[in-house]
Amino acid sequence: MLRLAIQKSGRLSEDSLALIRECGINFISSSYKLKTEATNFPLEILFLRDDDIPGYVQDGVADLGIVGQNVLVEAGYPNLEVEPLGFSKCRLSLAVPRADAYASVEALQGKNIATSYPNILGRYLAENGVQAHLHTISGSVEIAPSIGLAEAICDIVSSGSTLLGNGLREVETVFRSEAVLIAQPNLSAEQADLLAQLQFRMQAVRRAKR
Ligand code: PRT
Ligand code: ZN
Repeated sequence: MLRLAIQKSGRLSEDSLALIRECGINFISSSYKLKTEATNFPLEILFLRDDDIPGYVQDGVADLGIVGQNVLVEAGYPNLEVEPLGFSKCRLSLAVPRADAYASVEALQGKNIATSYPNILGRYLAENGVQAHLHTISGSVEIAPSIGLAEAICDIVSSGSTLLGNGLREVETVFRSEAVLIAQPNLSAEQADLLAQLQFRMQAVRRAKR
């Protein structure tokens, strides 16, 4: 038996459920249940907040998970990734107020930057020799400059319309992300075999879509 953790409700949920179904795995899901069992594959599905998925898989509470690389790497468990899934593509970018001068990342030296990704951003700034003050906030990062909390932000971007709507300009791509399948490090031989079957099916689903 394998336990797979997916996001309960959010941007990853629909595509995660669709992928499992496209792998030929049947299950009944209802919006108020936090757990369901597949009827034709030894798989149990847990519905969690995406932020909790890397830790649960690292600890073996769940054997597998589907999560964005942004959340996985920020949590500090990049090694759990076993399969890229090709959906929920986005990027983590630095942005500044549209009217502000910006030549290069050195412009952020000594500045205040609001983000929900202090680990990924901190590493990026260190690699670029920039020292800045990071303010970690968990949501609505885009309003930080307009309320005087920070001179720049670092947040997830997909279409760019949220930045635009908040008078911000994307200036650097810090990290590129997509949804990935992750697995706990200590699977039994039987579980590893089931995972291989699952990956084989996921790869076939992706190939069929190309
Ligand atoms: O409740 P829970 O904690 O489970 O969910 P959540 O609110 O933390 O995450 P959710 O559902 O918003 O996103 C889940 C994952 O989807 C993220 O971790 C990313 O890997 C991926 N993803 C893809 C995105 C986006 N695209 C995205 N556009 N996550 C967030 N956004 C947000 C972004 O934060 C910004 O506010 O959308 C806004 C920007 O979008 P554009 O299109 O205006 O640029
Ligand atoms: Zn979350």
